[in-house]
Amino acid sequence: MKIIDVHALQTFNSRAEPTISCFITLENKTTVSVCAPSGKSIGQHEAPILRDGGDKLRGLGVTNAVDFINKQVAAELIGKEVGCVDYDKWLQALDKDDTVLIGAQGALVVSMALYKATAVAQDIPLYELIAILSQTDNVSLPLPMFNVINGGLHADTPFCVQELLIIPSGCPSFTVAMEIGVEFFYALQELFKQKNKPLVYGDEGGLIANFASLYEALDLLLATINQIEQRFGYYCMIGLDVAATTFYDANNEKYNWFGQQYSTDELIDEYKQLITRYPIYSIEDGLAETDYAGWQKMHGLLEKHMHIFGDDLTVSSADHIINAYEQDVIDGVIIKPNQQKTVTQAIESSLLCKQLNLSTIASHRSGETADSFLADFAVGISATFIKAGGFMHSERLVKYNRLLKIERDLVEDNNY
Ligand code: 2PG
Ligand code: MG
Repeated sequence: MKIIDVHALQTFNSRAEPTISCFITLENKTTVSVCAPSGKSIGQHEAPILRDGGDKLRGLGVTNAVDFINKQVAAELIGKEVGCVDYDKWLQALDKDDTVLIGAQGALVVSMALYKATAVAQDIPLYELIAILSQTDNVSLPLPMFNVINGGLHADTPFCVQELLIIPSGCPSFTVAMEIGVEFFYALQELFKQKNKPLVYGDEGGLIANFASLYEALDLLLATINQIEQRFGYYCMIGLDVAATTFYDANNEKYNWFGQQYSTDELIDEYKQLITRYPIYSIEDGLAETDYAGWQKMHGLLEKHMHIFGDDLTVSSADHIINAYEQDVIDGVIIKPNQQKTVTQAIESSLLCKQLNLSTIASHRSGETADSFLADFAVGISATFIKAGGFMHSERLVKYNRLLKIERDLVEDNNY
């Protein structure tokens, strides 16, 4: 089926930052639309976004990338058969080190639209197309990591850990895990009220508060975990995205950990303490992306007790994932399609993780949109986990709600 129209528009994400929406129309007159997310804690090796600069919209405008799509990309694609992998290779090669024509956000949004349009042309769900390209024979739904407390760059508080997540365990389905997550959220809100903490939410829809320490926040989670286990019979584990690069001072090699200067060894010791008190399943970006020697130490000391995930460290890039694997510093990686340029690259990185026996967390960004693409992506690559935020904002729930629908469709088709 041929592409008859391609156009892009500057729109706005959940933080009111300019982003790009892209629309592709096929000859059967179906139009697909997609919208790209963007992050705040950004790894130094992520592909760069092309921003307009200047005073307007804090320099964050993306009209140059939008123009490039409307002129050059449209000219390349209109009249051609719809497809995804080959066009992605073309999109990936557009920007050179010295000339950025479209930027990561522009390339990704076209790539997402091409995937969606290809699925429409083949009359299959998007996750099925991604599963075929990921060589996934039997798709499975990811285990959810729900964001319940926001800190770091995602909250306007001194609480430096970016994300406290809960992972319902032993649930027979995604649907049950979702219900447990929601019950957990209701119970945590009640506990906040009892402690006279106002219900205020961060960028990713988790609660924020002026906690006296990390321990205070984790104690609240532990109390909620116990309550949920008693009431519903399911236990929840805890995940942390420390996003440690955001509070690392590379000059004196210290971490600004809750107002104190910690060395790498002291921070690793802190993690050792935490696992004696709380059911911590995983730590993501526990150290700064440049503190490679620290990562080796951390993995050596903690790998028997928890899972160590790379995000800023690995930036969904095959080269960085291989490097981290060879240095033996990770058990798994975050896969964010927008850390590189195309959906095809994200699929290739997740395939690599399967070959290396690394777990994957398909992840949203803190500046999100109402697009549910990530849910289909997570199922298609059969990610081990999905991290799509908390329960307060629709741009997060749209991903979880899409997973509920995919699960129901799979069960009805007897494929699950
Ligand atoms: C992360 C992400 C998503 P951001 O660090 O994992 O939670 O944050 O999108 O701000 O980089
Ligand atoms: Mg992260």
